[in-house]
Amino acid sequence: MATNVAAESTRSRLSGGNGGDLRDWLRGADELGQLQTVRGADWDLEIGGLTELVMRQSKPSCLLFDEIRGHAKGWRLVTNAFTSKELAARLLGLPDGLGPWEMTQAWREKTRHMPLIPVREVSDGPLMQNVYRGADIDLERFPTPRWHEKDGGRYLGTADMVVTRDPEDGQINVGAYRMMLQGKDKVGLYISPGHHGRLHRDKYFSRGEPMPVVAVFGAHPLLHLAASRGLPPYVNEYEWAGGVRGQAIDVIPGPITGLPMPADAEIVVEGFLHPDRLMDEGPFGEWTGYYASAVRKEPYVQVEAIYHRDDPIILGHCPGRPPHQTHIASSTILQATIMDALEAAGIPDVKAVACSPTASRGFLVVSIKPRYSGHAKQVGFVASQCRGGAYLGRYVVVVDEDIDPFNTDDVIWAIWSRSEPAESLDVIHNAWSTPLDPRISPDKRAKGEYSNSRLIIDATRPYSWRSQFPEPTGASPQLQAQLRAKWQDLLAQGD
Ligand SMILES: Cc1cc2nc3c(=O)[nH]c(=O)nc-3n(C[C@H](O)[C@H](O)[C@H](O)COP(=O)(O)O)c2cc1C
Ligand SMILES: [Mn+2]
Repeated sequence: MATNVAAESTRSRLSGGNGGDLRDWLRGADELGQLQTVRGADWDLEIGGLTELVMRQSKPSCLLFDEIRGHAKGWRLVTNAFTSKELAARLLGLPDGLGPWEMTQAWREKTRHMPLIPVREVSDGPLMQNVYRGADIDLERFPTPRWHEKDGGRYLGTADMVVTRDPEDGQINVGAYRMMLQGKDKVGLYISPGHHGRLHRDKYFSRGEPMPVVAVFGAHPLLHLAASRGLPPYVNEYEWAGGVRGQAIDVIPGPITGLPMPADAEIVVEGFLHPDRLMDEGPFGEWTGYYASAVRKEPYVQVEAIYHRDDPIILGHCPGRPPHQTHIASSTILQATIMDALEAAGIPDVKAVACSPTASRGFLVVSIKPRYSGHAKQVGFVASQCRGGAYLGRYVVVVDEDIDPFNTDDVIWAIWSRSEPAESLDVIHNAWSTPLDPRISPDKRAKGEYSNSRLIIDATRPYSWRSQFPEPTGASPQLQAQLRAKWQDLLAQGD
């Protein structure tokens, strides 16, 4: 074991912003002056509330909670781990100071030919410093927050990773799915229909078999990011994270399930989801800004082993009313994924894709240089239905290239002035949604029917008479440049 730990720490020192483990990441945040340690907070509502308030500040810090009420000193939890612009860029391995679309393009460039790097299996690592089985299993020792006032329990799994294997083809999947404490050896697992872990679960359960699960409650944020970004079903998220990092992720095969566990993770559990064992799960204050999925019976993980490092650190996320802690990094990837899909669908002259900070895919704006009749419609339909855009989407707006899709005022101006409700709208029915969607009616919920509709708004100038469309006003870039050069003092006052 000593050799592996030593090797691990050498690797950590050598690797850059998104290399190493969670502790290296926190050291990096501290070096940037963006880590605050908070002592003495209550797991009940204070951690969640403080995380939310700090997240809304203009320079949000990463918060490391220690000496959490009723829990051992040194057993910590971190939130806002990559909320700031600098940390988001560092996590993606991109330079600082880029605007949202430049960052998206830089990400696409970086990942265009990025190889997936297979994991490196190791037999030991810091994760194995503490091992508990049988009667010694006690999840309640970890300082798990009740994040929001109306949550149905304490959620240990928020910025987590859940590892499962497809029983048919053996493909490994890692997804971020919420996990509510249900007792010393039980932790709920909520996976929305269509997510890969859910497809695996359905396959095991249809055979009447339990599903083996590994859940990770504290790893480098890159691994959680990989688990939450909607990668295609054939992509093993560990291999993708290895690709982003440029170095294989070290994993230890779980002694009980054989599923890969990050060797330098903070806390990992192994266990099984049984088809006939269900408990109440939820409600939970979700990223939609609502407690939308109420209380439902869901399977839970019957925990058979716990592994954790000395003085473990939970990586936490407090979802809630958007925007979110993870917004910059996650929307960069989402925008890139949707742009890739539009290109893969063979659509020319797409200029930018913007996910709203407050609605994510729920309000997508795509700017294009229209080239032919039907171009805007093609963009709207594909953006609304590709993997990046489909899940709980609702509105897609297509605008001309002179409109900045990241500027809400510009977008509203385009919708109001260039679209005509009687002509420019299309609705798609029965599209992919989730129990988290606040607008699914009680009737549909009762039937387990989690679909919604989409509005495609073509806010480009109508193609057939675009040359007759009135010219927009506003000082031209040339005039602005002349004025700025001549009237420097006057104009500098307002900047
Ligand atoms: C912080 C966070 C929490 C999430 N919680 C859940 C959840 O509880 N259930 C779920 O199905 N998806 C959840 N997601 C979304 C999934 O992680 C995401 O769709 C991911 O792509 C799923 O992986 P998969 O595509 O391999 O299934 C969450 C995402 C984030 C960022
Ligand atoms: Mn997946």
